[in-house]
Amino acid sequence: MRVVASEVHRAHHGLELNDGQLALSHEGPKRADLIATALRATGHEFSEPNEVEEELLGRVHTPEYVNFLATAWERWVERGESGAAAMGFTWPARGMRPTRPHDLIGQLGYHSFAADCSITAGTWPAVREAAAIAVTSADLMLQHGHTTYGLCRPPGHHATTDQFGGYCYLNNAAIAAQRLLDGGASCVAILDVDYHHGNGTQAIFAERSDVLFISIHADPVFEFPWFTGHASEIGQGDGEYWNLNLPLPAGTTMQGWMAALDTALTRIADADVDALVVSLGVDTYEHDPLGTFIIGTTDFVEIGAAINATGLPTVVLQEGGYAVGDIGANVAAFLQPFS
Ligand code: OKP
Ligand code: ZN
Repeated sequence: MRVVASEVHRAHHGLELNDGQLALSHEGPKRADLIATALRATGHEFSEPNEVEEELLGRVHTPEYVNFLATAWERWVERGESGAAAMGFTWPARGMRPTRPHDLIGQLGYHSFAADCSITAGTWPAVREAAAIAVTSADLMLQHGHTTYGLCRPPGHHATTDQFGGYCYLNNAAIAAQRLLDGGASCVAILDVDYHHGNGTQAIFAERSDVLFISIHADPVFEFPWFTGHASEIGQGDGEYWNLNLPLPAGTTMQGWMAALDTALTRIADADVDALVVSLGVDTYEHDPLGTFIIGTTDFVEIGAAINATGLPTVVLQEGGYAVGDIGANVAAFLQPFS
């Protein structure tokens, strides 16, 4: 199968607030390097991404936000800050007004929602490259009609139109879906199987009926991102009923997870979409340090097979997965039925 990947991601390794300490993020370069190694060993066909136009990024995100991401690090250095990573620390919470401050420090809070995400010198080059991987994967799928895998890093599904968080900056899956629509699809489904709710993708398409968003994830009553992902979030306006959340309890096994997938695939079949984007997180894995679900490496073959059985032209994009020792095997297992 075609794989789009690049080494530019190595420039980015952010800090995250973890157990009261700022430490190197779980979301690090090893993840993508180990996935690439596993996929090369299983004979996938690799290509490099083409450059992405900022115009496309600015239609999924606000142009102001794209410009903020592109310039935040140089503004941080110009401001004379000496810390290793730029982070927000004041967010417009309940009772405050979400107006955009002039200063970088205020804008860092305005444009983010979680303290697990920071901007370093290499963040923007890596973030832009991950979006380029998503767009190139969509383009290859449109050209050849075959399922394509984009090894995006950093991931994207938590990024909203104008906020970073949850290790995500640009929403790679949303950008790929927009590209498929621009390329002739009239309706696209995004199926998010990451352990965490894809709050950013949901927010981007909440009011649209040309993108069906479905997420299977840990219930936000006990898990990040805490404030989105409930079953009652169904979309608004034109997008009403075009958003489906399937939250699951801690300790979910294959039985419960596959029942949710069945619901998701039935909804996708009913919607009669032209193409599918899969936000592939393998943090549902039984040994994932951030997850609680109990899904084994060989189970990912079964999951991939069920999704492949939709027969839809598909773009699979990498989201989470933090059990680095097994991440390559887990992604290879998921992709096996597609090749
Ligand atoms: C990103 B993706 C631990 C905080 C955990 C949130 C997890 C982000 C997951 N210090 N941070 O959906 O895999
Ligand atoms: Zn996740």
